[in-house]
Amino acid sequence: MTRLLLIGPPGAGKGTQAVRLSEACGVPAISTGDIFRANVRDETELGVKAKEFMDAGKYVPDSLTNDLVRSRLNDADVTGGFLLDGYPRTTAQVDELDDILSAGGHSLDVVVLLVADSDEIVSRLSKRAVEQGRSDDTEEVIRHRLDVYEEQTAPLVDIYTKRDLVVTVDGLGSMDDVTKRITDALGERGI
Ligand code: B4P
Repeated sequence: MTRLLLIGPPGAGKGTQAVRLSEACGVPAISTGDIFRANVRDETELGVKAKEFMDAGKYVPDSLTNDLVRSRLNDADVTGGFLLDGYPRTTAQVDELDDILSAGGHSLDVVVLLVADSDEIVSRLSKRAVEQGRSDDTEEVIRHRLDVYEEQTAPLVDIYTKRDLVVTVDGLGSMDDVTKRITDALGERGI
């Protein structure tokens, strides 16, 4: 049973590695970014609200994001563990996750911090813009997303470091290399 978080700046490879780790650890991956994009695509009420923030490179408000995650973490398939990709991203989301987990008598096992420098991030996301046409992958929006990450999400690393949960993994190199680094680091923690 593993309860794992993947955090890191936009484009560090969280979504890419979440799919691989979910298989390796045998737990479902929950990506708030993917869930928001699916809602935007389907033009749901949540999607219409989220789109405005995502297109501007801002975070979707905590109230919407927290409700979404609280509901998803009540699903039967996550009772044996989960991998959260891109959540929490703010201190209010950390508090919400603590609340959800403690209500079930659970806690986190590990937080994987995936790091990559901003030049690599801009290069990856600019490439993704061409391949996938994501509206939040223009250079201007990417730079803004990096600022938002530094301001709102980077402080979470301190919070989880104080709880001795963080393993930091270099996100540069091939996707396979990064996966191996993460699985090795998890292995060292007995996960
Ligand atoms: P996310 O979907 O989480 O996306 P991301 O930060 O852009 O990317 P990620 O790190 O997952 O990178 P990926 O693997 O795709 O968030 C999008 C938006 O949703 C946010 O800006 C926000 O508006 C909203 N949102 C989500 N969660 C929220 C929350 N909790 N609160 C509020 N708002 C929230 O990799 C990027 C690219 O690099 C891909 O093209 C990939 O193929 C490539 N790549 C990956 N690994 C590589 C490698 N090793 N080498 C070369 N390329 C690589």
